Amino acid sequence: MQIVHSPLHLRHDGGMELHRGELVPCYEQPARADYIRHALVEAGHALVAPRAFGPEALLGVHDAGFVEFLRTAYARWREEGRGGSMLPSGFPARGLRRDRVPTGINGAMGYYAFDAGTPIVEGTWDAALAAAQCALSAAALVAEGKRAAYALCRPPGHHAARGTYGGYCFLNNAALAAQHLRERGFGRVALLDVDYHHGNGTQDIFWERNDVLFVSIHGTPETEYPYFLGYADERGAGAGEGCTLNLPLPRGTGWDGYVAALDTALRAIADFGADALVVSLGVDTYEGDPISAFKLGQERFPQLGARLAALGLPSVLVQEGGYAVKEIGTNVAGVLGAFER
Ligand code: 7XA
Ligand code: ZN
Repeated sequence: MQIVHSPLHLRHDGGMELHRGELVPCYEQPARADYIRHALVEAGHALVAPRAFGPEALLGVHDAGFVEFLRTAYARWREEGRGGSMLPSGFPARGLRRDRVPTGINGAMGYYAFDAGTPIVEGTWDAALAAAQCALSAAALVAEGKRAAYALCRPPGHHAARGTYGGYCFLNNAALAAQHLRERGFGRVALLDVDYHHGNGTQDIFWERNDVLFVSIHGTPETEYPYFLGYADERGAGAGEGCTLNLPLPRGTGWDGYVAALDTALRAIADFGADALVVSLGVDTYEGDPISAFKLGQERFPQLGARLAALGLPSVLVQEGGYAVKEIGTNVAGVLGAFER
């Protein structure tokens, strides 16, 4: 399978994040992508560089003001004499105004962010744009006739909404891939999110659309990040009513519970009559993941890959989470190898 990847991911290295009340080293670290790349090259997959999609290619799924904020945020931070990494500490929660973007960088950061766990550093924009280009390029390969392609994206994307960032995500790589496929003649696209965390950003982007089915299997928001979206009663609105399917599962779910939800998801995608598939491929469902709580053993990832392939659809697989760094490469390679076979 062709692997689209850019070394520019190295430009994003957040340092510390606020996690469960403590400042800790970021779980989302550059080594993740290096382990994945190494395992995929070892397994014989071909690495290709992304194409040069410009920032305008982002506007099918993101607001222009948001993109401009991300592009210029660190320079504005610097203009205030600051360095290190940017973390927000105030947010427009209930009872506060959301109709004005503060002109100062601290307020603007809180306006566009939804957590304090997603640092912006000097190279974040370069890395996020490169990751988006990887996803768009993988979608372009599939639009040009390849059966499947994989975008080794870092930073990940599925928490990034039309106008907000968080959960280690800045630009929604999988949503960009789906939008690209729509614009290249695939009438109906299914986006299946198998990351441990609900893809709130992807759901937000396609909430009112009936040309993209969003299906997500994830840890229940009752206890799991991102906490405020991902319940089963969220089904889309307007034209998109019925085009969102959330399958939340409790902490501790193992393969039996997981595969039942996966079969429901795959049935929904077949019933939708999708012409193409995008997979938000997080492997933080692995039992050894340090911030997640499903119990999938390593042998389950090839089984996942085989089931995804059995849909028989042109497919773009996009990397999301996975923080068991030493095992992440094997887990991703397990999915891709079985998908190809
Ligand atoms: O899929 N999303 C992730 O893997 C990121 C989850 C972020 C957890 C928040 C940690 N403070
Ligand atoms: Zn995740």
